[in-house]
Amino acid sequence: RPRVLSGIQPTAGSFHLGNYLGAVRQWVALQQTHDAFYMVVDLHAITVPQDPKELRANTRLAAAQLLAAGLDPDRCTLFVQSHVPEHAQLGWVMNCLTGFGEASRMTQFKDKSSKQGTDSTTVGLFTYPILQVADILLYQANAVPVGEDQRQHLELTRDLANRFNTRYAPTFTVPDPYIVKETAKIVDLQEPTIKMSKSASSPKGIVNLLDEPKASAKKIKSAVTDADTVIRFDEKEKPGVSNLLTIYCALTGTGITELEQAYEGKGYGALKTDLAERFVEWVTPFRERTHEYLGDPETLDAVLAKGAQKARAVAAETLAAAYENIGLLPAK
Ligand code: AQP
Repeated sequence: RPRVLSGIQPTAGSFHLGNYLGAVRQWVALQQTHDAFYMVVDLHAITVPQDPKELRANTRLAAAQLLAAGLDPDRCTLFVQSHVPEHAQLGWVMNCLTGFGEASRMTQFKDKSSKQGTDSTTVGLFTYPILQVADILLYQANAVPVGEDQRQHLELTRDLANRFNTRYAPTFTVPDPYIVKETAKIVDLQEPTIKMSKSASSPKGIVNLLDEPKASAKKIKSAVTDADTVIRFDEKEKPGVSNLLTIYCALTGTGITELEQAYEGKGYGALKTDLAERFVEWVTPFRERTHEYLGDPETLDAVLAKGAQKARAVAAETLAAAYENIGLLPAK
């Protein structure tokens, strides 16, 4: 079976709708057809300051949400990044293979650091895409299911895999991005030209899955649309309405054309009210399941321990090959 790998940060506590529709939903589907490795990337989270207690709690919370979303530990390997030390080890090797200019061209870093200023931006945030390269290459992943915002980092991964393989010896599988076009960029409800994001969205623009469903329903109902009244999918002219249609379609399985027909002659209010209802129907059991998993931390930790063990077996083998091919002297 081809292999997939992906990760999600435990930073904000709750996942948002963009994380779920852009990435996690695909993870759930791919565990049926692929040898799937999924992780909570806590080492990425510490590129910005974290409260230690909160970070620990959020790491478990992220794992609980992934299980609640439908990951099945018998069908995939679910683990915490820092439980597999090979990530940091191969990360260093990849740092030594990356050009400074090359790393400087990562647009996500440029965006984030320009907002924070250089003094409060860490070197970790600068090199985080390179750690991500190591995350992926360690598992010889064929495909990486992510949102559109990760495309450039996937290109870097491919470049570094090829560079290593050519400079030393064939060692790494060169992975392909797995980006589902329809849901690759869920946009902010208030500013439908930017992606829904925990760092850039205002509270009214972001739908957090663990918030009170009623509060999220309210946000959906007050989503920014346009001055027109026609419900039509057109990302350029009608980004707000198109986003609502995309979310509706993803949560219910109804096709976009079908939705356009169903809402012909009806106003935006009808679409928003119905979508808010569908969302509440979907998110209520998701929240309940998350709290159930959280209520049993022993079982949760056991799932993560088993996952780390399976992940380490693969990661250790790849790291050993990489060390060998670079010429590091093996320890006796
Ligand atoms: N708006 C989005 N639409 C589609 N996919 C998205 N992803 C994130 N936002 C959207 C995808 O979610 C996965 C997990 O992302 P992450 O753990 O890296 O979280 P993130 O990118 O830090 O999430 P944010 O909200 O986008 O955080 P900031 O604001 O810090 O950048 C990834 O596959 C990502 O593509």
